[in-house]
Amino acid sequence: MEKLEPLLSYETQGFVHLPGVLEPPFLARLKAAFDRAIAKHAEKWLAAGEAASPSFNIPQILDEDDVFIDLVDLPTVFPLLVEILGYDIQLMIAHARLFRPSVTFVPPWHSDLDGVGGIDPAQNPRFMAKIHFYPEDLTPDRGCLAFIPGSHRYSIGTPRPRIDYRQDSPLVKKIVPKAGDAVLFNPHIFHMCLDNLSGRLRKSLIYTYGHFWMKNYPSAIPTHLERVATTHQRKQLFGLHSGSTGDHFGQSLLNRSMAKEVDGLLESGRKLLSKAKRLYFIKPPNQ
Ligand SMILES: O=C(O)CCC(=O)C(=O)O
Repeated sequence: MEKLEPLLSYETQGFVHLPGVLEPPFLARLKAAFDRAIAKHAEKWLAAGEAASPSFNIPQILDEDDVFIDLVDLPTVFPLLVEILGYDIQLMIAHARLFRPSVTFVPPWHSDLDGVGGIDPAQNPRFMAKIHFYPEDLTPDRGCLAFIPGSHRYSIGTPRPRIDYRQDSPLVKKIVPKAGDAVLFNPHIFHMCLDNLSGRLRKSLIYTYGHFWMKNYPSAIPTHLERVATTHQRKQLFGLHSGSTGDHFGQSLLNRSMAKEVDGLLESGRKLLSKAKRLYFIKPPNQ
């Protein structure tokens, strides 16, 4: 993936629309698994109709199918996440969300990070990153995400803008994704999902990433870690230290890949040395 343009958009606007990051075979797997999870967990919620809350998160989605595990370090997106957050990246939250036809269930133009203490996310744009994946096309009236571009630079406590989200405004950017698209954003940006007036359920997967030293939510930790956390990268993403370090601040994807490089260099060095020995020190038997 060419990272420069998405990165520029993420940094200057606070969000980026990533079209087609779920390739067709992966998307087909994801849709089927999502629908199975809905049938298993959301039947009652669906049946309750307007009596139910407007949105429903399927519990522990990472346990439902390995496709949800594979989504954590998708090759079309993960390099960009690492570029933004760095090598100590960790998954913080994983949600599979349903949003039935209803007015929005989130506060208009909120920052997710307004409640954090100790840092000012306005000064730390690489603190957390959030991505919504869409298994189905949305239409403009089907609960799309909308942003106030650049507002991720406001300090904590800045009052929410009183822009009527039902009206068009040049200050607002609404994204209408297709199936297989993702929207990546700085969770401190003023954002919201708009009303779902489409008469159809909206489905999305929402993965939030931060740093290894942060406390991850239970939804980001698969139950069968020993089976699914098979690579150093996935161990780290699911909050497990690598063998080499017990240090929350020292955990890094880079250390491991550098270790591989160093191993490779050492191995070449050893080969070179034994070749030199053969050439210069070991005399052939007939001399
Ligand atoms: O689209 C959604 O489900 C919620 C959007 C939102 O406010 C969020 O992700 O923080």
